[in-house]
Amino acid sequence: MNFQHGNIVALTGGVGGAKLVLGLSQILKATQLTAIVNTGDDFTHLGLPISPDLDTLMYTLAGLVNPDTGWGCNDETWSFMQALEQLDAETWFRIGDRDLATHVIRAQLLAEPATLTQVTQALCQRLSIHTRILPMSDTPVRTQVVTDCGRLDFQHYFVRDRAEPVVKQLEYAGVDNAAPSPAALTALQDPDLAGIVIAPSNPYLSIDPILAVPGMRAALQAATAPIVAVSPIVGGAALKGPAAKIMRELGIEPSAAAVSRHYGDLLDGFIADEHDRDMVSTPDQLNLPVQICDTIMHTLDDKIRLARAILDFIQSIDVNRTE
Ligand code: FO1
Repeated sequence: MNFQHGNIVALTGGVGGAKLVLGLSQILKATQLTAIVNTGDDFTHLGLPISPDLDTLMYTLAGLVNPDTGWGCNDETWSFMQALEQLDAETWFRIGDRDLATHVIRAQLLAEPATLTQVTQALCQRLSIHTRILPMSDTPVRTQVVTDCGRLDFQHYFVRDRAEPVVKQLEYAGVDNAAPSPAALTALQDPDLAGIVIAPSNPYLSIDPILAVPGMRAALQAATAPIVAVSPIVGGAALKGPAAKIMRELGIEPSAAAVSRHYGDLLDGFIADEHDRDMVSTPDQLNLPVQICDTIMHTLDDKIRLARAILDFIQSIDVNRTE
């Protein structure tokens, strides 16, 4: 099962995006696939540089991910956390012993010094991952959630406070001084680019930070390949995480159509789930091709089936972009 028609870039965040990239990686040759990953969730914790979305994708592609959570490592042990408890240290962010090794090596490599792009490439090499995994930027960008409980760093909002505070606004600290990872720009300028896939990740928490990096949106718009997004909202609910809750808090009725409106002009096509078949017939539909398919990914076969449907859809789209 091969895709002969060029290269694919995926914009992705956490667990849902990683599942789709795994599906794409089963169809495409390693050289055909590049993932540009959200680093707005990154933070320094206990002195360690943590990049949750990069690690979720690395562990997923390396077959190391914890299947129950979708993040962290399988067959994990927790001695580090137990030792932290004994030392009366912060334990709200659960770092397993195997996962800890990644953060320690990342810290060591970053100190050499090296960019996050270089460090990620080195980690991928050591884990025998051949898909190109790129941070959106080598400059730190930190998602800040303005809530009814004040301004919170992303992981404090998401993990410590279980995404319970009411979201009023999202900000991406440091983004004004950030630039896309040069390797990400190269991937988007590739003359053999066949398509750009926005994964079914949280549009506000995972994809918007990528789009907010100065120069990223322009690079996407300048790309000659179609841009398609997969809805993370199915039948008005998020498949995982707080996307629907956040949309409601921001005054948007959660729906696949609302996600496609959120991305607006950036898109050349949109993929919604069977549960949202009415999207193609409703009067407020966006004026763009919509593909309906089963987007729910439990098994590896589900992931490959969705990846195949996306690649077929991309091939059917005729882009006439004016630069
Ligand atoms: N998510 C949690 O809900 N609780 C945790 O304790 C937690 C720890 C953790 C450690 C390493 C890592 O790479 C990810 C981790 N996550 C945890 C997931 C992560 O914080 C979020 O899923 C993403 O940032 C959202 O995409």
